[in-house]
Amino acid sequence: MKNLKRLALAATLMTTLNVSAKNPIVDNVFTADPAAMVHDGKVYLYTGHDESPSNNVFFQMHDWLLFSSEDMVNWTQHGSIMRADDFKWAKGEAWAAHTIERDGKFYFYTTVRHKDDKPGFAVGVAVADTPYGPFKDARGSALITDDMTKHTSNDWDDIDPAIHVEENGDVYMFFGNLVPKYVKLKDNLIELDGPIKVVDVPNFTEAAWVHKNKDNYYLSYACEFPEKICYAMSKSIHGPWQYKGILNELAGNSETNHQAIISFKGQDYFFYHTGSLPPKPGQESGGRFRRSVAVEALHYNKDGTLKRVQMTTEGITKPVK
Ligand code: FUB
Repeated sequence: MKNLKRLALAATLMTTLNVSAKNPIVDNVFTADPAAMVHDGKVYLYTGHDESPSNNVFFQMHDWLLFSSEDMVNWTQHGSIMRADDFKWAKGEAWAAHTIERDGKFYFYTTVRHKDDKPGFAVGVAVADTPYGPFKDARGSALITDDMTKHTSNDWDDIDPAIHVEENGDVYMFFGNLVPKYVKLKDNLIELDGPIKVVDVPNFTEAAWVHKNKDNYYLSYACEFPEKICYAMSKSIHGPWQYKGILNELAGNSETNHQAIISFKGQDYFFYHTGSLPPKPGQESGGRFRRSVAVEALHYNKDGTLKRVQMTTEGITKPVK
């Protein structure tokens, strides 16, 4: 039944948009928590899927969606690629996720709510042979559960996994809410390889994302609440991290502001979400629980620091070749 529902949803969403560039990227479905991956000449944009009927009703997020583009202007919708309850140990809540490729397999790290035997939010990992899925639970159990970290009393402090692969192949997962944390993964990518460590950066809320440019590491994250995106720089994945300030201001009509950063065909891009979709007949507008992913160009200063993102209505207008 679940598979039938997923096929029906995929069929509905499977269209090449050929839209002229604009923000948000799609307006026929609510998308949130972007995580972009560059693979084989394409950008794969994995998002959450906001289905709350109203901005007065908390997040309703059951599955994750996939979009792809070869030029950052024209996007293909691939529909739903996994549901939170595909993890048999999870109750639901398909919150932020991140996909990476390793040796021809695609690893999908996700936030979900664990069943009551290990209450609280947890991190799961699924694996597939293609970027489109089907993604299957890689372990049969959570990679991180709430009882494994004790830094805060909230039960959603182990959310928003973001993976960074070092040039020597070592893999680290950053995650957390209020207290940023990171941990090395084993070569099999589905087990921890050492202790969970705390990262020292100011005003951290959630949505950690690590990328590298030349010899600089960048840790961007949602800061304060309502959220801006702040960032810090380091010469090592282990820090120390030097705080550099705000990268993106409050996003329109949304208290959250969850970013992903990629380099593609020589250009750099910053994905985020806003609550800015206008209402459709009989429906509420976008907002705090009805968000939409947008994208902008990202620029570096000569000294390696990042220029503040300029949020636009137009988005990316020039196809990249
Ligand atoms: O989408 C649910 C949660 O809201 C994410 O996990 C956070 O990063 C925030 O965007």
